[in-house]
Amino acid sequence: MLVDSQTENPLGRAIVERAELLAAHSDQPDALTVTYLTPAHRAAAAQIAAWMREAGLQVQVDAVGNVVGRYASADPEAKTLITGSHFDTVRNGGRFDGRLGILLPIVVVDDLRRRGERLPYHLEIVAFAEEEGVRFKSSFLASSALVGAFDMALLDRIDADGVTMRAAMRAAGLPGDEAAIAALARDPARLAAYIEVHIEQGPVLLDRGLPLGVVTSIAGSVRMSATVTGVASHAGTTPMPMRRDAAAAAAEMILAIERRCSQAPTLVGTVGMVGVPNGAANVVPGRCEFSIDIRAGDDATRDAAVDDVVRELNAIARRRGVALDLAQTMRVPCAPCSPRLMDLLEQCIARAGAAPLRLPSGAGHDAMILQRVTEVCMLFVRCGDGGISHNPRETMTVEDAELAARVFLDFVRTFRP
Ligand code: HGY
Ligand code: MN
Ligand code: MN
Repeated sequence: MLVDSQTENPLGRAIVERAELLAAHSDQPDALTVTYLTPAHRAAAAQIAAWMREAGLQVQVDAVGNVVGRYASADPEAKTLITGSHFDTVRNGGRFDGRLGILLPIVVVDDLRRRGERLPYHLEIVAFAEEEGVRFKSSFLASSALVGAFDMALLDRIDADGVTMRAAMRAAGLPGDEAAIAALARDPARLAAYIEVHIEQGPVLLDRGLPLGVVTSIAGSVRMSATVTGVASHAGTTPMPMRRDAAAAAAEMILAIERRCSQAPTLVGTVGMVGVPNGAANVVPGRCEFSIDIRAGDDATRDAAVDDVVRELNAIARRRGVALDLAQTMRVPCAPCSPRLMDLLEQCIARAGAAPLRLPSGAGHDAMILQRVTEVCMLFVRCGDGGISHNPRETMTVEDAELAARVFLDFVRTFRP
């Protein structure tokens, strides 16, 4: 039994305590980093499976490493409501991003089971094995398998150590073959909907003094990798006008991205990774690599910015006499949430005595992938410490976790396919 009903905020306490316990599994000793199929990832998966079993769920690990817990309906012909989120993290990440959306439903099912309550549909909790895309640059990998959109070419992609995804799967005891992965695609006709609980990862709820929010739409992003190629030369003997400095060119490009992506309210542009391979302090950089992530509340705004950025980066390259290679690594369209499910979530929040707020999500979530095959909704939970996320300072309160769990419980009791 996961929940000690004798304590105050029993559901919220059970959730936050387990988030702390799960954070003990990390690829790094001094930070929370859990990337796809590493030993820490497998240990986290095993821990989640154990908690699912303790809550009375039927558990299986699927061909891409998702941990799937099923709380079956009495009616074998019933449709399935899927809930869940991801348990992989960014490097040096927070302990609630993704994990809240796995632990909260597990705790709520434990509560339902203790009351002997069954639902008029099957409830599946999916702990998605990979969403952040850190190890293989393959965002939303795990949820894409559930909608039949897994890019099989990724199986041959290598990580920083030269290990292919297929080899990593087999080392983790997964089949690592196309047929087993293709078989994960859910039949949309058997799905009732998808609901994801997630921390807001921003300051809006905190600033408004509100604990919960209803997501209206999820921003879609375009990601690119940029490689600038100049000429490596001696730092002491190469006159400035004669240089083909790849890093200086990249720096001008990064500022151009920042300038263009500051021109619309929901538009954002981020260069999260920058590097000079084989660089040295006394060598003018001959090569510089960086990532580009551009997103907005609507595809048209985002795509206009992408086009302008590509045009301006190429103009900078020409003027500086360097080569620029841009490769798109991801394009995910904005995903609207279901009006019917947003209304239901709002009613549940109001019944819990909180004032519901509708807000867009600037962060991407597995819900945007499930939205391709079924109606989706998202319940946002207030993020403390200024709303910071993708940072070990990421935090939330037991009280907000309790309230979110009670709203989720009301939702699953009230929802009908
Ligand atoms: O990038 C995102 O928005 C998410 O954290 N994967
Ligand atoms: Mn994240
Ligand atoms: Mn997340």
